[in-house]
Amino acid sequence: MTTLLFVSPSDNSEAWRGEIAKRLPDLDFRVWPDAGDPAAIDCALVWKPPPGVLAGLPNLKLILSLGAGVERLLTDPTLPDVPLVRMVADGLTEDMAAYVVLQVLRWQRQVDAYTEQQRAGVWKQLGHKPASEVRVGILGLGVLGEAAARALTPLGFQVIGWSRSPKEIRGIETLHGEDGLVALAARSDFLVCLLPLTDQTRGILNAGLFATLPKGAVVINAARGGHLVEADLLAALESGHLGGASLDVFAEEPLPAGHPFWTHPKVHVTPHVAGITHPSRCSDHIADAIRRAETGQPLLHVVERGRGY
Ligand code: NDP
Ligand code: OXD
Repeated sequence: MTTLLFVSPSDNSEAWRGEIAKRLPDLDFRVWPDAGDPAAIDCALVWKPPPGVLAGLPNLKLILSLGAGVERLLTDPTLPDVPLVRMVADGLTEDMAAYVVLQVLRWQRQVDAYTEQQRAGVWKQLGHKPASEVRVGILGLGVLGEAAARALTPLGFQVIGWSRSPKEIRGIETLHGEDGLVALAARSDFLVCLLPLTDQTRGILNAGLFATLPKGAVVINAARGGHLVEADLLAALESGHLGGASLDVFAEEPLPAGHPFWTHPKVHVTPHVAGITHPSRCSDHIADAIRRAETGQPLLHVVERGRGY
């Protein structure tokens, strides 16, 4: 029987306890800081655990991340060297694909402009480019990037994706490597970031990349704030080279009061909600990982620490 320690300053432990108990009734579910005997804990389910907490569990065998992105965990030098499984769940993937579709459509169909017109009682058709003429470049073709690409394609958008290694996805043009990035940017009316945050991807949304985008392009960042050089985005919006940005993630979260993004007319801010890990939709994944660990089956979605995702 597994003894699990739940460590998250922001998630609802009781909701997770209830959903996981439906799937694993024998699990001993403890909530940090009430861990009891640390030596009894063999599995930790975590989001932003304070550094050092997991190192205090001498018999830990498995770390399950409540998030898909694990960069914060990997910066803890005391993180125990046991398998780290990241969140991959249909509920999260569907949420993210819907967020990307929503953001592409809101700019393409001029939702903000029509909202303003409505407030002013103005009846005026503004027109829009048909989806078949709109190119969406997606950085990251993993679980979430591929799902976003697959959600946009049936709506008629031209989708190009970029990954580290070469990929083949039916109906979607794929590129990789440095040259692939420049080629993708040059043809992206929308640039969507769904990359993990690593040493290679930090600051990738910068002035150099923006300069290669077509004039009027829109940047959508739903990955991590560390991907974006905020000053470069503001300058590119100011110059009129970029047409707008939808940002769900920020270098500092919550986005500080007074930050220029809050009031920028070309920036749409959401509070890190593009993909939510609902306990009811994501507990199958957690239960599956625990069962696999208990029965010695291979774990799925294990983070490769060397590459950072
Ligand atoms: P995956 O690990 O499944 O996919 C990552 C993709 O990025 C892969 O295609 C990978 O390439 C590519 N990649 C990684 N490094 C590079 C690089 N140096 N150059 C080019 N491509 C690269 O991750 P997910 O799709 O599950 O998640 C992506 C990120 O989304 C998470 O790390 C997290 O930060 C963010 N996220 C945000 C949420 C939100 O609410 N805003 C919710 C959930 C996640 P390859 O296929 O070759 O390995
Ligand atoms: C995640 C997130 O990584 O919520 O899952 O950002």
